[in-house]
Amino acid sequence: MLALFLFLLSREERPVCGSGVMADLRLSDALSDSVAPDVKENMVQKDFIASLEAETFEDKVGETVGKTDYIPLLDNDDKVRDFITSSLPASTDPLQFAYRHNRSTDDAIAHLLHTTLTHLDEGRGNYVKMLFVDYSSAFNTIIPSLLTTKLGDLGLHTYLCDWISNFLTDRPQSVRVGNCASSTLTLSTGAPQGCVLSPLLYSLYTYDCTATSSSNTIVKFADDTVVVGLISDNDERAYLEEIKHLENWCQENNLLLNVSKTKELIVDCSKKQERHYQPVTISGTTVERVDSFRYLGVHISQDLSWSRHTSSLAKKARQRLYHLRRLRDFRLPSKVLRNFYTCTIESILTGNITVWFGNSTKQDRQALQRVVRSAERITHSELPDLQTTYYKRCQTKARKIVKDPTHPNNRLFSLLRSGRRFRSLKAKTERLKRSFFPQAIRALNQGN
Ligand SMILES: *[C@@H]1O[C@H](CO)[C@@H](O)[C@H](O)[C@H]1NC(C)=O
Ligand SMILES: *[C@@H]1O[C@H](CO)[C@@H](O)[C@H](O)[C@H]1NC(C)=O
Ligand SMILES: *[C@@H]1O[C@H](CO)[C@@H](O)[C@H](O)[C@H]1NC(C)=O
Ligand SMILES: CC(=O)N[C@H]1CO[C@H](CO)[C@@H](O)[C@@H]1O
Repeated sequence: MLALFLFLLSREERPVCGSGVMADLRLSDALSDSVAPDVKENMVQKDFIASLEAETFEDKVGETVGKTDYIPLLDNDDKVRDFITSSLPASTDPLQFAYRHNRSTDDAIAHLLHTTLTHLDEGRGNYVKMLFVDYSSAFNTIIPSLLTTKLGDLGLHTYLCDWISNFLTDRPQSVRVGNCASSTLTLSTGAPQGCVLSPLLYSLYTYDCTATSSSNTIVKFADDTVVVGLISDNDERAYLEEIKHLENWCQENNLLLNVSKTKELIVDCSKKQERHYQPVTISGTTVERVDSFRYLGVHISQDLSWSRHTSSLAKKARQRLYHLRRLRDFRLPSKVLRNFYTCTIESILTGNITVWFGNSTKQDRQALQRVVRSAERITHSELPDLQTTYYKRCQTKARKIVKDPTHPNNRLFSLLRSGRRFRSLKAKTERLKRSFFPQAIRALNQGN
């Protein structure tokens, strides 16, 4: 706003409407909406329209926008969101990891991996199928009456249910480009795009989408959903039935699966058997099988190795070293450089580090550590090494889970009779031993 204002001032050859106008404008006025005299308004509009005309523009109602384009529509619905979250019973859908205190994407990934690794550890012939489900414009198809029934079942007060129902129905919408507005369309389905309440409402709408068989698990983070099938004796029936069930559930709830974006990943470590996997079909279309899938920002490979993930991290981090060098060339103080490193480079190298670092190879760790070393040379200061960060994060994460009895993995941390050390988890395979939960227990026991 201020930038636009200064831009307009600097562009003006002469005051259009007498010299008094300019002198009367103060900064505080410029930052509030009420001031700009009509003449300025026209100028703004003219520039605005010119810039819009230069862009390609799609003005369809309900057009999906990129997640970065979201703008909160209600100023105070953060409060509504927190209120709803605090009114819910703590046990609601423990495998929905979004919108909970002290839970984040790494909890969802760690749970997914632990379920998988434990099953692979239990029997040589076992394998795991993961279906990464993609919903088409999920928020747009929520049916408010179904939602409010479910919210009522979850114990939310009738007033709140009515308020939400009212918020979601009869919303008149139109699209404006410059000073042209489309005719109005009244919508009564879906939650508005860009409203901070929508993802929460969506996750509550799907709370009853859970696995029906004990050999399957459905892990959710907002609308990122994975169906995990633990297969023994080559019997995939329960998994395939689970997918049929999910398909029906979607139909009943007016959600549409995008089959072409839904992918299947098979984790099978037994090399001896030549296996024939059952293909998955959803509404007549066969789901594509992939050998790696990026789930919640982490590349999960079919052999559960992390080279692919770490090399993408190293590449991204190295690109950002360039900016760090530029800042050093401008002779910024070392402290500022360090801050820049922490926020833009370290955050990449250590994102969700608890889930992948433990079983990464020595070469991959060294490649990442080289980025840290380059940054140390640029900033002329010592920076935390990744091994230490990993160890500390495991401890912190583990302490949070221990304190959180509703966490789905809380029961993995059980104290020994001495009351000071935790029981270590049984693991035959190296890959399970090196995964998050066994490592976290070791880190806690060492820290105590
Ligand atoms: C989240 O964790 C912090 C620190 O471990 C704890 O004080 C807080 O009570 C936790 N919040 C919830 C809702 O469990
Ligand atoms: C599914 O995803 C593809 C690829 O992004 C897209 O072209 C297609 O329109 C989507 N289908 C539906 C039904 O949303
Ligand atoms: C995990 O990765 C996601 C996506 O890249 C990121 O938003 C999140 O902050 C990360 N979480 C942690 C604990 O590093
Ligand atoms: C370093 C390390 O332990 N890597 C292991 C990670 O997991 C894969 C299998 O999932 C093993 O083959 C690697 O040896």
